[in-house]
Amino acid sequence: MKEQLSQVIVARALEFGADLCGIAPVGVLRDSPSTVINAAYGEASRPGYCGDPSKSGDAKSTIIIAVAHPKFKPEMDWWFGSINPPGNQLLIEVIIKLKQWLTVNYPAIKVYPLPYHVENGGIYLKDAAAQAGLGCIGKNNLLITPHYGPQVRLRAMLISEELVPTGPGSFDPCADCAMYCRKACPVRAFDETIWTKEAMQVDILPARDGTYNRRQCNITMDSNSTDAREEIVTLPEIIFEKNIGSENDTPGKQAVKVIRYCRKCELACPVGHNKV
Ligand code: B12
Repeated sequence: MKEQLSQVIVARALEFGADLCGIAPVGVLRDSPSTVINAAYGEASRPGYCGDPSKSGDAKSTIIIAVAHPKFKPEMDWWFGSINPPGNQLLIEVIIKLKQWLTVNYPAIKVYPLPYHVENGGIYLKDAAAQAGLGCIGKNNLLITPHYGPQVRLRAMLISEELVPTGPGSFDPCADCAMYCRKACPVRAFDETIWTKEAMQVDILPARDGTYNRRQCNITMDSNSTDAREEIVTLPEIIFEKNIGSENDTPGKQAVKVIRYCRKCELACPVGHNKV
């Protein structure tokens, strides 16, 4: 029955527009590698790691969804002024539909959609996805999925039902790879091993062996944002159908700041079928 429910939920999420969906127990995320390492960055989220424990303290399972951001649809990843990237809008929409469907069909189950940012009560989405069997964490420090490679974006919700997990899996395309991802980084964020197992007291490190300079990477992301210029764009309809939370934006041709965050380590990865 529980196994069946897991499968039914996954099938619904795909029907609502997700490209992948999986389920992981909440317990494995409490002390997940990212939680431990992030505490060391000094940027730990609130102790209730998955939102206010008084509101989601009875959560038992994480439903994690992925939407493909294929190379040939780069706009899925772009910010148009204050408008959420289309890919993120789609993720939010799938989560809303899944919540509505669960609430109607399984009223005894409590459902907790999660915000994106960990400091706002979100979870570490890559850890959840790896635990749910959607893929593995690669040498570019991203979730690599068999079908889409790393070209996916994630979102999650918690539910109070204990469901049969869909992972973890054994997929590992990075073992003998020439690491095109690391070589592609414009600011050489993968040149130096920053983290060690001994210093961190954890077995699982960022980018597998601790060779990822988050600060350096972040500098690039900041400059992607500050260097972004206003462009006249015809905002695609998808943005207005699915946009959540920016009521002041109107469709049609207009000048907006288009932010294209760096994805070089992601797009250099040879895994996946880019024609989705
Ligand atoms: C903060 C953040 C950033 C920061 C810091 C990134 C960082 N890795 O520290 C900055 C702004 C630099 C950034 C950059 C990018 N980000 Co970012 N980011 C986030 C955010 C909000 C939290 C990530 C975080 O703080 N992790 C904690 C740190 C401590 O861990 P970590 O360095 O990631 O390493 C951990 C994992 O790799 C994990 N791990 C490694 N192996 C294994 C094995 C198993 C079994 C498990 C369970 C875990 C595990 O353990 C490591 C710690 O030991 C997430 C969304 C979310 N809520 O999760 C998106 C997220 C991770 N980012 C994402 C993306 C796509 C990017 C960029 C490509 C930019 C872009 N165009 O969007 C770059 C790529 C950077 C990179 N190569 O890692 C995607 C990743 C999708 C994917 N396929 O994996 C996410 C999930 C957001 C989303 N919309 O889906 N990001």
